[in-house]
Amino acid sequence: MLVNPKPEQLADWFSKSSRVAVLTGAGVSAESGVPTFRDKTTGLWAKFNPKDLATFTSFLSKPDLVWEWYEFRKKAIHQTEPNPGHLALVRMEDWFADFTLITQNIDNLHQRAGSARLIELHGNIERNYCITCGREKREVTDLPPKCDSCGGLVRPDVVWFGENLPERALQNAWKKSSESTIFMVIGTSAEVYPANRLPYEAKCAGAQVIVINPDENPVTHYADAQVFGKSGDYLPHLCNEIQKKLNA
Ligand code: BV8
Ligand code: ZN
Repeated sequence: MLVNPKPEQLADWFSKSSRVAVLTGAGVSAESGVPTFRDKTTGLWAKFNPKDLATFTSFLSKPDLVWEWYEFRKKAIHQTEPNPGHLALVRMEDWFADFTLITQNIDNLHQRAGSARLIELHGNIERNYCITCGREKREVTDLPPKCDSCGGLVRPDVVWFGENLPERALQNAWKKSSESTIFMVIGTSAEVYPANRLPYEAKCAGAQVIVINPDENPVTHYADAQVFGKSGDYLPHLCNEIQKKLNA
């Protein structure tokens, strides 16, 4: 495995690759100031217990508390901007015959950065829907919000623990992972199933797997390259080197 490859070294791999897939997690948004999940001190879970908040059962028993948590996170996210790591991934979109960005993040920062070839595995904090009739609700004013057409309880359009991921999104993510020739794993602890199976799917299908993370994670043990660094630092340099090779 290559440890801390220079951007030009990895750029060589990309110049020979046609199908690139990327899996991102909360670490990609860390440099925008959005707290990650498992960071011992600043992580979201450090203050809250996921079982208390990110499950449908908790939502039914404490809709106000769960809604306050999401509104608190949404307000914090609205104070942030996409960072150079998000923007670098937008630049890469048009350089390959096939490029797919698969995100676990619900913070909408990839979308605000301009990523279009995007699969949202865990939903999006900006969307909500009625648990009775499924109708989308745009404006959240009073908590918990009620459906405009049937009066049912409205929930955030995010995937909670114990819930299945959106069928089409997951199928598409499996397909793109198994077809990829390069699979990047950026800013994720790779602890959450089934997202954490995608890098292995890619590896088994013969892709070169690259991890970008200041820490190692379970994917490190079978990756072809590990960059111990921040995505917002490394990705812009990688992009510049890939562009040089593609323009050569
Ligand atoms: C499901 C939306 C079928 C909500 C989220 C026991 C064993 C194994 C699995 C399970 C188990 N019990 C239950 C399960 C399944 C469970 C699961 O995996 N649990 C885990 C905790 C063990 N999964 C599910 O329930 C999934 N559904 O499996 O359905 C099923 C059905 C019924 C019963 C069983 C199974 C649904 C999972 C989706 C949960 N929803 N989010 C919300 O956000 O409020 S998950 C949540 O965690 C986020 O989406 C987040 O993306 C995700 C993963 O976290 P990360 O993104 O990786 O963030 P983290 O903080 O962990 O790591 C950040 C990383 O970034 C770190 O490595 C750090 O070093 C790095 N970093 C920091 N700074 C930078 C950086 N990297 C780069 N640059 C930087 N600057
Ligand atoms: Zn309704």
